[in-house]
Amino acid sequence: RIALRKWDAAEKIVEEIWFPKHASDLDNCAHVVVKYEPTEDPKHPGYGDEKYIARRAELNRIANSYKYGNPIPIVEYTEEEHDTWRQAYAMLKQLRPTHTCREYQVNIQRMEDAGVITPNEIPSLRDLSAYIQKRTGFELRPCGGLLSARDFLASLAFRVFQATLYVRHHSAPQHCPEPDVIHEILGHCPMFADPEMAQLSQEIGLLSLGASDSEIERLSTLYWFIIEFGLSKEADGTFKAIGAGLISAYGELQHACSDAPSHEPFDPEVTALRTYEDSEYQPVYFVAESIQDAMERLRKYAKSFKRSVVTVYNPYARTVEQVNRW
Ligand code: NLE
Ligand code: FE2
Repeated sequence: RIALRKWDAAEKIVEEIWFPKHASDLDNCAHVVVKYEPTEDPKHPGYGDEKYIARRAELNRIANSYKYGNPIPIVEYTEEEHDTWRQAYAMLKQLRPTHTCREYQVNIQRMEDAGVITPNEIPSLRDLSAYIQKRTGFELRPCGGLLSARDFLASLAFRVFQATLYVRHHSAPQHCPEPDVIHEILGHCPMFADPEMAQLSQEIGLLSLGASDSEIERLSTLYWFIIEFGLSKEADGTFKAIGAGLISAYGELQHACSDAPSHEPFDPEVTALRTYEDSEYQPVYFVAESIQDAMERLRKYAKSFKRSVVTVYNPYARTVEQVNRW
């Protein structure tokens, strides 16, 4: 695809940036960042495991050949992969009542009642996508690894969540340094079935369309600290995870809700400028009063963005339209 817009020193647009205008344009928004993969990162639990690396490559090939409108591929997972799921699922289930937010608990319970999340085998992304679509209009599409922030955020604007297919290494069922299908299913899927979380995610996505590189950086930092690693305050004053990266990682979930790390209120002005950890626990966690409160703060913050247009989603045509702001 051809990129994009240029900015002059005063951050005025001299040339427009390309961004997807229809959900089918997401076929051009699947650029993978490879630096955390087991081929690149010696700290990855699968580093040097040739069989694991080949299996991932196979699943990523399937994901990368996906095009808009295709049915989500049904993956035949191996017994070892199902076993990794079983272990992660069982341990995380123990923490569910004490460490996860109300929205998560309600939605995962419903998904279990509906049989789309099961303890013994890796659920089907096709079934999960159909389920979530009925609740919030969000759908899944497979992707071949960690995507560039610009591509990943753009898909959220269309209520599309790009999900990996491969499974974390079997030696580390409770933590993965990058997204994997267990993180997508146990962390994200129940949260995308929540209407407020779906709205918050889409609004971050809409803000990212045609944004400058520095705005993308700030939006992906906000995404990271709220959608992946956010906490919310429950009525009794305790902190519970809303972030998918916490909910799918046993150790970090306990750590984040404990007194060990520092906790700060979620304030986009401040949060957007922090740096985050990709493969270690976060140095700080941000606490929102609620998902609704996080959304109101994001909207206020977004007003400060230097943009001549606002992007509006048309759900009937699945298009994004621009409306002049000034
Ligand atoms: N560390 C998370 C997990 O183990 O599930 C994945 C984080 C992806 C951003
Ligand atoms: Fe994630």
